[in-house]
Amino acid sequence: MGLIAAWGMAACGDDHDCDDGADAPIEAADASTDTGLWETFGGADTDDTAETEAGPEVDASAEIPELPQAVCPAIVCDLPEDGVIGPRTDVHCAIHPTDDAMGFHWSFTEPIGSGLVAKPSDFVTSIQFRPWVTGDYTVRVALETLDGEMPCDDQAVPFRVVSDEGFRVVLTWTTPTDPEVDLVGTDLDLHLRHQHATDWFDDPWDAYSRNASPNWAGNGPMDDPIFGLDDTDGEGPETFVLFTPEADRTYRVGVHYASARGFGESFATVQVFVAGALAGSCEGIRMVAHDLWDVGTIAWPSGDVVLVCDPPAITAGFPSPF
Ligand SMILES: [Ca+2]
Ligand SMILES: [Ca+2]
Ligand SMILES: [Ca+2]
Ligand SMILES: [Ca+2]
Repeated sequence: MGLIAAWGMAACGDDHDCDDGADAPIEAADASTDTGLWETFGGADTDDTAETEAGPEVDASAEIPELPQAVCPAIVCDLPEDGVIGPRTDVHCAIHPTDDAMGFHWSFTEPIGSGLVAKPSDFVTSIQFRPWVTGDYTVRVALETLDGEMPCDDQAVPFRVVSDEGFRVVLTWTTPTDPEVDLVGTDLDLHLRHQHATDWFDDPWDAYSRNASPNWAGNGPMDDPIFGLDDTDGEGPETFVLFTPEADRTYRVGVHYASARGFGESFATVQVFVAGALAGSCEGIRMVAHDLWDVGTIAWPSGDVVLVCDPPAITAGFPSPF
């Protein structure tokens, strides 16, 4: 495993004084080999816009204290040279802050349905996470300095997770009366039924948040549905991935509106990806509490996806075991 780094001298734009010359550019490991990765992933250019000439002289008698210089620390992630890893591989990223750093605002871009990690604290300089959904990711950090500016907000390290992902089902939703993304919201549940299931909530053949890790087919986990997180406070995503579906099976997708928590109707979107490519979707399907939406089927090994969007096949007041 090598190291891939992004470094941010280029992030010190015209609005920021980066040229005091006292701070040497941060060394990036294997810098000469990174260009291809950045090009591959459309990442930022790493042109040497850093200036190294001495800055203006400082008047020692001035009463206004000199503000710290903004220097962007490198993000260094434990990734292979080509930035490509398999699913469920631990990734560790760190920065080495300068004295003027007060906060580190970490963020991610990630494939649909990944729901990678909770946002890291603004005070940690290293993070570890385990991406599990196939696709392109980027880790970013924005530096907050003593003067409150964040001149390094284009720090980014891209990488790609590849796998033989059979299919992925992703549920997201909106609730008009609850626009706030916080810890209070509606609870919809994604369901993925094996062909053996006789009905929804048929444990173990209907996988959902309360039956999230059933052992289907063979003993190993690759033919089982892998669940992300049960989102109980609005928006989603809730995701099932089945890496190696069984042959000659038809899987069925459903959505249950488990709890409205007083917020009323929600609008559900389901997307199905086969081998990483979008194969079908239904968007903005209106649901009220205790509705069960029979979304459609995924046949294997054909990968044929048949979803019922208009009109959606919804059963009101569906009895659930809880
Ligand atoms: Ca909310
Ligand atoms: Ca849920
Ligand atoms: Ca299994
Ligand atoms: Ca949520």
